[in-house]
Amino acid sequence: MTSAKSALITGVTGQDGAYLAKLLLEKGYAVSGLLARRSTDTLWRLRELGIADDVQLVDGDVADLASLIRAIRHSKADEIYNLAAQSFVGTSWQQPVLTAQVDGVGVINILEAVRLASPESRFYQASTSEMFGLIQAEKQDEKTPFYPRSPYGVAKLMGHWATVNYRESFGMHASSGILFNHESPLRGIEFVTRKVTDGVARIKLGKVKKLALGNIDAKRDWGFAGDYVKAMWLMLQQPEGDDYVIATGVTTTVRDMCELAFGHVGLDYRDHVEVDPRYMRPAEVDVLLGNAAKANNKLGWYPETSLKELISMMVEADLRRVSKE
Ligand code: NAP
Ligand code: F7E
Repeated sequence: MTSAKSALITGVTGQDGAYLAKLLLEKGYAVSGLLARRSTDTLWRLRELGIADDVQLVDGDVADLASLIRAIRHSKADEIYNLAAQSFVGTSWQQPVLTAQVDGVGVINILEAVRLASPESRFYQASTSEMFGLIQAEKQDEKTPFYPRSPYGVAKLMGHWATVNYRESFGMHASSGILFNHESPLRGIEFVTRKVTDGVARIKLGKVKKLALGNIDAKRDWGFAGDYVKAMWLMLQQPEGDDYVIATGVTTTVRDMCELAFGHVGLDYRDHVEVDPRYMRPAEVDVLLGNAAKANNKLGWYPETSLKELISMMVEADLRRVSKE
């Protein structure tokens, strides 16, 4: 399908940003991406997907309102996807103020920038199942009350409600995707699935013997990032903005995810995984399990990749990477 539309993605150098940019380029969009200046190279994901030269990068930071206004004017975006965040829950206890500024106030900055510079643009906010935290229903959907358990969850809740409020106050086409955990070979190494698949590759190739983890009894509803970015796009194609839970409806312990990952290369996780209290969190989200019935019915969105397929894909990618080191 071709289209003459244009999109701006904040967080384009992250996991979801890279997959979303690829999807939109395939649909014929002109894609701009906000690039926060860093001293290190952050374009590796765009390179892995072969799209580094196809995304127009615009300097900016979600903590800097003026840079957002400039980026929105420059990109002339029909659709604006706000994926930028300090996204690691563990770090949010070490940097709660930064997390609030980027994940909470940053969302208000971009909503204001849209309101001032391009009020007709459609807006997507990357909300999260971490807002459910201490779960108030066995399966969480759009009506489940929130109870965040980390500074990350608290900050994201601000961004979520700001998005709802701008939709209700100003009639903006603003949608909030409440996405459950989603992973891929492009996942940051600090998140547990990628930490495990990288560890499996290193153990299999004889580089290390052990992998230290925290709470392996925690349960998550894990899907594939490539499937989840399709839901983001679908939300912005609807006549009105709205909120949607995106999840697989299957929850798995970290322990069982380890069994899948080690099992993929013929190893037993019990011979290699050690529990280290350093990776425990001050307050834990014990279990998450989403109900995506609204997205199934209204968007026609369904997950396409099982956890087993996802973990196998990630282990294979890490075996290739580690063997090249
Ligand atoms: P990620 O890989 O950590 O990517 C985060 C992106 O945000 C990176 O491009 C990062 O840039 C950028 N960023 C950080 N601070 C910024 C700032 N101050 N200004 C501009 N850009 C900034 O995260 P992800 O997994 O792709 O997740 C995308 C979004 O979805 C995030 O908002 C996350 O909180 C949310 N979310 C993720 C999941 C999940 O399971 N993956 C689930 C629910 C919601 P650098 O590369 O320069 O650091
Ligand atoms: O932890 C447990 C940990 O860091 C998952 C982000 O994308 O998804 C992500 O947040 C679970 C937790 O993801 C280790 O305690 C055990 O219970 O992979 P994670 P997360 O915290 O669920 C949500 C939806 C987001 O929005 C976030 O941006 O695994 N766990 N041992 C461990 N976790 C890590 N990282 N490392 C361990 O060694």
